[in-house]
Amino acid sequence: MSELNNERVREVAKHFQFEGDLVKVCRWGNGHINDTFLLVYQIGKMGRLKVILQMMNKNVFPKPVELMENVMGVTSFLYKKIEAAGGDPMRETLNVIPAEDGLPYYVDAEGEYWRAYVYVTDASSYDMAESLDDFYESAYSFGNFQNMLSDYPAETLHETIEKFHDTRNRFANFKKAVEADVKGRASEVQEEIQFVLDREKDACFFAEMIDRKEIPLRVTHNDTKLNNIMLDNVTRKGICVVDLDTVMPGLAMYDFGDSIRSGASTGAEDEKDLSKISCDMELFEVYTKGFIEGCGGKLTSKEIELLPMGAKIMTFECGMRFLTDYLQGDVYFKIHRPEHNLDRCRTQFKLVSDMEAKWDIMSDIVAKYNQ
Ligand code: GN1
Ligand code: MG
Repeated sequence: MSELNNERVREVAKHFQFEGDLVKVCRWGNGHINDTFLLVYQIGKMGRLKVILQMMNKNVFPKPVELMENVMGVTSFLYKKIEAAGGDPMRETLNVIPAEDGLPYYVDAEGEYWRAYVYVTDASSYDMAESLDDFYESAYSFGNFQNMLSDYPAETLHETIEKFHDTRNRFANFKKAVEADVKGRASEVQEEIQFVLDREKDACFFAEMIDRKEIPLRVTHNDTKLNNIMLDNVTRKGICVVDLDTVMPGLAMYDFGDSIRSGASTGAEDEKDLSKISCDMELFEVYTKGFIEGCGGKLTSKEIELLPMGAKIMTFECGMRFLTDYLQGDVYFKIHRPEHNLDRCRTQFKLVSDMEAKWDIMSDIVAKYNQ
């Protein structure tokens, strides 16, 4: 495969319905999966316009055509709703820019799939919450996203990654990775392995509830990391939910939980100094309030009661995924240093332990908003 440099990106850009002269190309964002670029075009005397061009990760998303069908369905559905509500659909949802042949993706000579989005102007995403208000905004937006999609025809969505938040299945895969130990790394991480094995019950918790049909499946985002929300640079309001690759039927607790995992932590996901990592209860409360309000009364009392469980299980699952990837030789998540996945796994397990210690506080907070 040829190197993924600016020259290659410029070549790919020629195959999209972009207009003007391409004046700048640079890498964009901190995603762990796709390769993302920001392109700036000069359009005659009309000024400059930015677009996002992404090479989709084929290893992670083996069916990019189905994936883009989901994205087109969801974004056009949201576009209409936002417009009807008097919002700005060019900023409040992602908008796909088609390739030259009109398809929502372009396949390059090496068989890689690319797609383009309109850049959301005057908005930014953050890896860590800068204020309680920012975190509230992200909570409201993710809740509202779920609310807006509550009447989306869920049966038309493809499963872009099979069993994505099936923690029980991920636990089984984890055990296989430990047994196979292809990189001979298992012996160095016995403590982390044991941490996972001790929590088999948690791993099976939601899957068993789904089996028993005790909780509703909804259309959820499934990757509600804080940096998957754009905040308006001026008003600091949550403006747009991005990264729609995993929009699929799921549980409300997944979306709540993944946000707490990423946004209520006092440290970075890959922080090496674990003394800096804990789950901030003020942030937890603000998110709980914002998410429940954003969901617009759609959550059942049972779902609200299970929100702390969502936080714990999503954090546990993510740590287990990082550890699995470490054992398998870092084949899934992008890493920027050796042991990067191990560092990430450790922050997640530190958060899980901290949540276990703060279980009563989390339950009390949630109960306060459960009426
Ligand atoms: C990945 O693409 P990104 O960076 O938003 C991953 C999430 C993980 C997250 C951990 C498709 O998200 O599931 O929670 O990394 N996305 C996929 O940071 O696996
Ligand atoms: Mg992302």
